[in-house]
Amino acid sequence: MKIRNPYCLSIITLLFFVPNLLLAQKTQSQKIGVSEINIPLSFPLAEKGKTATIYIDGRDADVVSIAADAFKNDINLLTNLSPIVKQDDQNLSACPVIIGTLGQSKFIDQLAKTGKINRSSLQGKWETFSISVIENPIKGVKRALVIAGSDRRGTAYGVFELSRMLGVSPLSWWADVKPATKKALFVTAGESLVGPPSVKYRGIFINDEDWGIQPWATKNMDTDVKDLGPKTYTKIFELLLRLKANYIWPAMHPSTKAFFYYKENPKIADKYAIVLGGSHCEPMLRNNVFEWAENFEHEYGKKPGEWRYDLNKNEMDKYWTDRVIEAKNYEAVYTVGMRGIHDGSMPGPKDKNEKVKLLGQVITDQREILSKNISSSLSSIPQIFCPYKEVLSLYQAGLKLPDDVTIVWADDNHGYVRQLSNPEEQKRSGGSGVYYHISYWGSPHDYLWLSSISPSLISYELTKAYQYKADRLWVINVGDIKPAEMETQFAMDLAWDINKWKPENAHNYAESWAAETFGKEFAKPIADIKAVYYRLGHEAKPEHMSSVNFTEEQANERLVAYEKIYNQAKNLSNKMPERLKDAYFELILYPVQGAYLMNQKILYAKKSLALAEKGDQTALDYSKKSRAAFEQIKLITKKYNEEIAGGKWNGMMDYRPRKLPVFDMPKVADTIVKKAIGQAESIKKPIIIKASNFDDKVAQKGSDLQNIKGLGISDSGISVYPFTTQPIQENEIATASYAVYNIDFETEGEHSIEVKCLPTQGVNNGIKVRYAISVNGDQPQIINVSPASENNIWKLNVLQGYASGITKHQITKTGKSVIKVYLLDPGVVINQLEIK
Ligand code: REL
Repeated sequence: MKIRNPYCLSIITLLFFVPNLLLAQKTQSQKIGVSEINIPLSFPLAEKGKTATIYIDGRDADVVSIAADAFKNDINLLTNLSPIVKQDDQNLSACPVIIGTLGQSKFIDQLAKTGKINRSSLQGKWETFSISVIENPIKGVKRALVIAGSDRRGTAYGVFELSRMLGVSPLSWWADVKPATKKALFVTAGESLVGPPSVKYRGIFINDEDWGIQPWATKNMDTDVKDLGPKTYTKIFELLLRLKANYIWPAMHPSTKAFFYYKENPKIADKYAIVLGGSHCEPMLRNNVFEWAENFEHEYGKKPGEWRYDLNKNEMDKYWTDRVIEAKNYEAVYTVGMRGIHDGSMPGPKDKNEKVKLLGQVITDQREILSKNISSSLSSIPQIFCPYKEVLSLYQAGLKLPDDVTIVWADDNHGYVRQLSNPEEQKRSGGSGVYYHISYWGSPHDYLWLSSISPSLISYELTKAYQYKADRLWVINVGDIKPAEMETQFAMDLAWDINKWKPENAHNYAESWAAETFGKEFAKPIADIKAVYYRLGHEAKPEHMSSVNFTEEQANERLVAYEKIYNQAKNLSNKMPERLKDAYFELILYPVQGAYLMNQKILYAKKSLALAEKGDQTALDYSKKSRAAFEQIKLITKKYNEEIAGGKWNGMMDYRPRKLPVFDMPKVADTIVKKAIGQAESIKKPIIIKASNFDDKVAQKGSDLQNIKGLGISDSGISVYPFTTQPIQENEIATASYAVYNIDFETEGEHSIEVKCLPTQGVNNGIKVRYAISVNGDQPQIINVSPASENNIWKLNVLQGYASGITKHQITKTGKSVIKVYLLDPGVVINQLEIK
C-alpha cells in the first residue's frame, strides 16, 4: 500500500484488523469514518498523549465556539486529553481541526475559494454541514479536519455529529452515558456532506414539569432563582444541538416563571442558536399563566383586564407588542391565535361563528403587530397556528387562516394525529407541521411517569404526516425529558432524516440506539427487552393500568412477559460496565422495573379480590404481593433520585405525578369471604389471529400492503402504503387492497369477528378509518373504527391501544372458510382478528 503524506502519521501500530478501513483511500465519494487505529490518510485527532488543536474564527456565531468547547470536552471524555481551542489564530498547526461557517469564518471562506471545500454544496442551504479530511488545504498545513456549516446551526450540528461518531452519545450528560476511553482517535479520509434536514423546525415542548424537571432544576441547577431557569435551559439547548434539533416550547405551567422572566433565557437560546417558540396556548411568545395572571401588575403597574379580546383588545395588543419588541432580534417562530389563559378554550362569544370571526381578528391583529415591529417581510416571519383540542373545530368551522401561517396539526394527545392537510391545504405557502405527545396530562388519563410510546407508532404517525407534507415544523411534548430520552432522540432522528426510520423498520431503532448508547454487545438484548416493553405499554400504559380491563389469562400473560424482560434487564445490568450502570438504570432498568411493578400492584390486587370472593385463601398472598410491588416502586424511585449518578437527578423522578389514584395502593383482599367455591365459568375462547399472519394479500395497483412490526397490539399490523392512497368508496370495495385468512370453523351457524385496529384518526377532515370484511364471498361489511376525539369510545380506544369493529357472519359448512379484510382508508392499521 502506498502511503502518501505520512507527515501527520505516527508509526502505524495496527492493534486490530479492520479490513475495510485499512484499504481506505480518499475518493470523492468516500465518507469519513472514525477509528482508534491509524489508517493511511487518516486525521490524527488524538494520539500519543497529544490532540490536534481546534481553530475557530471569532467573527463566527457564538454557537460555533460553544460547539468547539463542547467538542473539546467530548475529546476529554474519550481520551482524558484536552485539546486547545484557538480563536482568531492565523498560525495553523500542521494538522488542525478547523470549524466554521461559510460566510462567517475566514478559514472556511478561504477553503471554499481555493476549491478545497465545495462551496455550492453548502451555500444557501439550511442547516447543512460537511466534515472532511483535506490534504494540503492551506499553505503550511499538511492535513486538516474541516467541519464547515452552511449556517450557524449547520456548523454546530457538524461538530456534534462527529462527537456522536466518535462515541459520545447525545445523552451523555442527560442520561450519564459515559463513553469508553480510547487510546487514540482518528478520522479516516473522506468527506461527508449531511443535510438539509427533512423537517425545517424540529424541537421539544417541556411540559407538565411540576413533578420532574421543575423540582429537580430548583434543587440542583437554578438554585439561585429556585426555578427552571437559565442554567437548566443551557443544558437543554446543548441537548437540542446534540440531537440536531433547533426549536423549543419552554415550560409554561404555573409552577415555573415565564421563560422571558429570566432575561438571560432568550439570550442563551440565541447563543445556542435555538429558535424560540410558544405552545398552542401562548401566542406571541407570551406565557399567560405567569405574565398575564400573575406578573402583569409588576410589569405594567396595574392589574390586567379580562382575557377577552372582544372586550380588552388594546391591552392585549400592547401586551403582545411589548414581547415582539423584546424578541424581535431573536430567531423565533410566533404562535398566532388565542386560547384561554392556560389550556382552555378562548373566552368570548358563545356563538361558534362569532368565535371563529373573533379568532380570525386576533390573528389579523397579531400579524399587524409582527409586521409593524419586525423589519422582515411578514411572510418571512415564521408563524404557526396549532388547532389543538377545541381549536380544531373552530378551524373546521371556517377560520380564514393566512396562507403563509404554518398549520401545526395536533395529535389526540395519545399519539394519533387528528387531521392532516388536504390537497388544497397542501398548497399553502406556510405549509404544515405536527404537535405530537409522548407524555401527557389530561383526558382520559395522564401518562406522565414513564415513557412507553414506541418508535414504531411515532414513525407511523409522523411519516404519514410527512407524506401529507407536514415537513415545516415538528414539536414533541416530551414532558420532563426524563425518562423519555430514547423516544425523544428517535423523534429528532426521524425529523432529521425521514427515510432513515420508516414505519416498517422503526422497530429496529432500539437496537441501533442501544448499540450507540451501550455498545454492540448489549444492543440485541436491550432491543428485545424494549420490544416487549413497548408492546405491553401499548396494550395499557403503566399509568393506565387501572383503566384497562384484562381477562385472567391476559393478566397472567402480561405478568409473565414483564417478569421475563425484568429478569433479562436485571441480568444485563450486572454485565454493564461500571461507567454505564447509571445510564442503564435511568434508560432501561427503572422504566422496565417500574412498569413491571405497576402491573404487579394492580393485577395482583384484582386477583386477590377475585380469589377472596371465591373463598380462596391464596387471595391474601396476592394482597401481599401487590403491597410489596407498591413499596418496591417507592424504593426504586428513591434510588433514582438519591443514589443514581451520585444524586444528580434528585427531584426528577416522581412515581405518582399529580397524585392520581392509580399511583396509590389499590384495594386488596384483607379477609376471605367464606363462600362456596362455585364451578368455574367456562368461557367459549376466541380464535386469535395476528393480522400480519395472513395467508395471502392483494395490493391494488400503485399501493402496497405493508406488514409493520412493533406497531400496536399483537406487536404488528398491516397497512396500505403510500399514506396518500385515495380512500375507497363503498361501491368500489373490489378495488381495495386486502388480506386473506383461511380459517377452519368447527361449527356451523353465526360467528362473530372482531377486528382490532390501531386507534388512528382519519387523515383529513371527513375521511374515516374503515375496513371491510367478507367471509366466503358474502357481502363485505364496512366498519369505521374512528370515533371523534373526546367521546367515550375514543377514550376507551386510546387507553386499550386499539379500536375495533364486530361483524356477524353465517358459516354454512364446517372446515375451511376464507376471510377477506379490505383496507379502505389511508392510515387504517389492522392488528388482530378475534373470531368467536
Ligand atoms: O399537552 C398539552 O399540550 C396541554 O395539555 C398542556 O398545554 C397543558 O399545560 C397541560 O399540561 C395541562 O395543564
